Amino acid sequence: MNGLIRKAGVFTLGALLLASMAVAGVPSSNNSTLPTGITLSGASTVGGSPDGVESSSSFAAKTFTIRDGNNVAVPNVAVVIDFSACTKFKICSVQTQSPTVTVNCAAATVSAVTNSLGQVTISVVGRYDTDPGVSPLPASPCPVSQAPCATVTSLGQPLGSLHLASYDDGASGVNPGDVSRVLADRVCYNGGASCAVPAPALFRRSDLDYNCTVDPADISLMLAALQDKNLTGSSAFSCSGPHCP
Ligand SMILES: [Ca+2]
Ligand SMILES: [Ca+2]
Repeated sequence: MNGLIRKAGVFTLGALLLASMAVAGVPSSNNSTLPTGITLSGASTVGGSPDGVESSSSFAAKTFTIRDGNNVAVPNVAVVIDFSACTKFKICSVQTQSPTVTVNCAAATVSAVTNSLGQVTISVVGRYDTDPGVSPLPASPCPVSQAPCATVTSLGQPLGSLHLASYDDGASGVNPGDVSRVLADRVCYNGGASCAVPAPALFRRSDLDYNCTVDPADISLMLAALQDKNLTGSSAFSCSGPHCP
């Protein structure tokens, strides 16, 4: 009897060991940590370290921590953000963090590799789409299926999705025009008479804190980003190269 119990214990231990080996190094959506969203910024420099708006976790810099099924950090793996479903936004073909952060315009992806702690901080340069036809999403109820339009994978494993907003409208980096835009989007969220769409109209480009409203908190964030830009000179350009088509 004791022998049977011992064999069962060894078998269980072996099965657990095999299960642990199977998930080792494979990014897990349960254990990895993603930001709620990411906000596109203007560009500062090319081939250098981002500063100001781009480097601040209060604004554009977002940290991803990749862990496997054993809750162990996964170093040296690419974290890929796929913007292909974010049809109202455009990313820059050259990122400030290049070549650390790489862009695939055809796939509409941005990627960077985790460090020894399984972490990577990414800020993405781009703008919302100013082409004709830009329209807001209905805001009530919060379009969870649409708002987090960017998806994240690592080693092909889906890890989650991100809300997307933009500090820059594609003109002159972060500038007063962007503040005007957030203010106008706030008016439309409240149902301003000049708005062509019924309220509450969620222009997610201006939902800078990703809570599916455009409210004073978003205006404060936009003003703070502009102040930071004015102090540091960061995000002074919309792109260092062309936007991805
Ligand atoms: Ca701008
Ligand atoms: Ca908001």
